[in-house]
Amino acid sequence: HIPSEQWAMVVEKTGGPCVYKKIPVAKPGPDEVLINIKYSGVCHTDLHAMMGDWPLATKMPLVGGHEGAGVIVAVGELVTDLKPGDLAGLKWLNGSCMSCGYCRQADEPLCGEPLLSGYTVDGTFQQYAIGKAAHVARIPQGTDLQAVAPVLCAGITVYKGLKESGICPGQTIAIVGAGGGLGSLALQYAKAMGIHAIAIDGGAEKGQLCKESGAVAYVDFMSSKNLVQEVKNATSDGLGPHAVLLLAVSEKPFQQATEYVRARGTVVCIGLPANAFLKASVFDTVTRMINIKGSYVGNRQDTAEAIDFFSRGLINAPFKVIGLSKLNEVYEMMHKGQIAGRYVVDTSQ
Ligand code: 8ID
Ligand code: ZN
Ligand code: ZN
Repeated sequence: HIPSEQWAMVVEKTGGPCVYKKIPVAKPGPDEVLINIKYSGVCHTDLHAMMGDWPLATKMPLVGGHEGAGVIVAVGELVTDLKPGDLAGLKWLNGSCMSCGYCRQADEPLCGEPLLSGYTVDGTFQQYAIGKAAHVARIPQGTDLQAVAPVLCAGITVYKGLKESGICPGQTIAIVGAGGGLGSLALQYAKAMGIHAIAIDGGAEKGQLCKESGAVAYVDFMSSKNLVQEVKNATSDGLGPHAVLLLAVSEKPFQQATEYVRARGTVVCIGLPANAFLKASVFDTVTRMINIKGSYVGNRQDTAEAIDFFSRGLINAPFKVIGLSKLNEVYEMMHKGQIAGRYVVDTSQ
C-alpha cells in the first residue's frame, strides 16, 4: 500500500531551515522507481545545498538528501530488472542522459544534463523518493539499511577517490577531514585495500575515531605547530604520503597538501568548500612532479563495487541514528564541525 501523503523535511528558502511537513507522494515515470526510503545519511553536500554555497542552483522548495536506502514499492512500465520488494539506494547522481560521450563511456557523473538527488530533484529526506532505474543502487537482500546508507554517497565517493589517486596496497595516503563523514568511510576503504592512512582532522573525539579505525597516525590541524612536518614524519621514510584525499570543508588544507605529499605523489580534491581556490607553488609542482586532480562521486560500477566491500563486512564506519524530524539539529552540529562520523536519519520519526 502506497500512501498519497508522507512526511518530509522541506527547504523552502535558500539559507534554511528545513520544515517537517506532509507532502504528496510522487508517482514514478516509465523509466523510474519509487523507493520507500527507510534511512538516509546526512552529507555535508546537503548543508551546502540548503545554504546555496555553490555556483549551481537548486530546485526550490527542495527535499534534500542523497544517501537513502530503502525498499522499492513501485516501478515504471519500462523497468524490467527491478521490482517491488527489492532493496535499493538513491545516490547523488539520480539520472543522466545515457547517450552523451561521457555517459557512453561510463563517466556519467560528468554528464552535462544530470539529475542530482536532493539538489535538482527531490531526494531522500522523505519517506518515498523517485530515482531513474538505470542509476538506482542495487542493494542485496538482507543488508542492514542503516549501516549501508552512508556508503551511497560517502562510500562511493571515497572509494572512487582512492582509485583516482592511483595509490597501491602498502603505500600511505593522507586523509584530510578523516573524522568526518567521508573521512570515516575513507579510513575503512583504505584499510580494506591494504593502504596505510594518516588521518588529519581536529579535536580529541575525531582523533579517537581515527585511531580506532586503524589510522597509523592522527595529526590534529587545530593544535599542530607544524602540520606539514608532522604529516611527513608519519611516513616510515619521512618523504611524505604517496597521495592525499582532501575531504575537508575549508580552503586552507587545499593550499597545504602539495607541501607534504611525496614527490610524484597525487593530491585528490573531493571536498567542496564554498568559494575556495587551489594554490600551489609552480616551481615545487614542476620539480617534484606533483599531480593535482579532482574526483566527483562514482559511476554505476563504482557504486556496485563500493557496496560489495560493505557486503563482505569490510566497511564498519561509525554512525548515529536520529529522527528525520531532527535534521536541523544535525545541520547545526555539522556547521560547527562537531560530527565524528556520519548521522543517519530514520524517516519513520
Ligand atoms: O563527489 C564529491 N567530490 C563529493 C561527494 C560527497 C561530498 C564531495 N563531497 C563534499 C561535501 O560537499 C563536503 O564539502 O565533501 C565535503 C565533506 O563532506 P562530509 O564528509 O559529509 O563533511 P563533514 O562530515 O562535515 O566532514 C568534514 C571534516 O573536515 C574537517 C572537519 O573537522 C570535518 O571532520 N576539517 C575542516 I572543516 N577543516 C579541516 C582542516 N583544515 C578539516 N580537517 C583537516 N584539516
Ligand atoms: Zn554526498
Ligand atoms: Zn550524459
